[in-house]
Amino acid sequence: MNSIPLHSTGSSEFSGEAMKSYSCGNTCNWCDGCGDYGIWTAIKRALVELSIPPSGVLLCYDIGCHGNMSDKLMGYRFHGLHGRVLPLAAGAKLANPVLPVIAHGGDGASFSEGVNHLVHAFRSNYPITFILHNNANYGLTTGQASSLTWQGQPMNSSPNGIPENTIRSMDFVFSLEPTFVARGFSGNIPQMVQIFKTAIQHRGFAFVDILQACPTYNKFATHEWLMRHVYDVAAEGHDPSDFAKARQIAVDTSERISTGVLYQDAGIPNFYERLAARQGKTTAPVEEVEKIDVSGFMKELV
Ligand SMILES: Cc1ncc(C[n+]2csc(CCOP(=O)(O)OP(=O)(O)O)c2C)c(N)n1
Ligand code: SF4
Ligand SMILES: [Mg+2]
Repeated sequence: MNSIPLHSTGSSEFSGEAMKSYSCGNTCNWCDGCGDYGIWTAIKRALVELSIPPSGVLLCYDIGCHGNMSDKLMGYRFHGLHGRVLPLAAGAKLANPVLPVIAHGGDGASFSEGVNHLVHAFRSNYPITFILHNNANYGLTTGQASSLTWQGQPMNSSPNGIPENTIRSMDFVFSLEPTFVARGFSGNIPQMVQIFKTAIQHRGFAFVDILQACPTYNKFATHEWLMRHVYDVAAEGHDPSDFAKARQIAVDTSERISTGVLYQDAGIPNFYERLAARQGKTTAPVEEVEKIDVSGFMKELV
């Protein structure tokens, strides 16, 4: 087991008053009523409640409306390419395992352009948090259908509905043997704060699906519709260690939609812990970078 702590707990002097230390003064430009406002508030709140200062976290963003959050809060931030947020977040975490790493991605990026990376994040159990801004459409590029858009919904790119099947995302996620799955709703900030805090402290890959209102382009799963359909699994005594039950309540959204921490297994080693070359090391890879004379190798190559 590696002796480097996988998550910094930050300074104990960092109090609840610290929300403003995450403010960077840039004005948010999401549409009125956009669920990204709620997610933005909840992630800052979760970090503050975990006593993690802006200098103690890496926040990674995909391209999309949600990605515009990258310059609307403090913290180390990286705004990557479309569909590629997971590999860059995982790479950063492996280089410096002390910092908590949180990756944000859209449903379009994560279940189409970058779906390969999502698959490998689950099987690798990278020690990072992934927050899916699930507004069921390609918001930034003006309301095209994504692979999570409901079947038959007229969208800007497909006025007759999409010919492809909608991906059953939770069925897919549970088929990948996850170690952490949660679902929230962008209109329930207190619940998101609790979910994010648990996810950030999870040992491996924490997948958090946030059902996000997009009043401009998503006219089906609206804020009001989501409010009427979500319920909190904790209030019904759900046991997050029960994989079969978690999968069932995650997948079955026919009558109502489960939210909260649906599944967690903290007993599975993460990718970093499985690396034989890291066993017994007290330094992080980023601390071991040094100048090496490669001229000998180069002579062999040319
Ligand atoms: C490889 C690649 N494909 C397509 C695009 C164009 N593009 C940028 S953002 C975006 C939509 C993003 O949708 P989603 O990931 O769901 O995020 P949202 O805007 O809904 O938050 C698309 C298609 C791109 N920048 N790069
Ligand atoms: S298009 Fe949708 S997701 Fe994008 S900012 Fe507007 S409401 Fe939010
Ligand atoms: Mg989207």
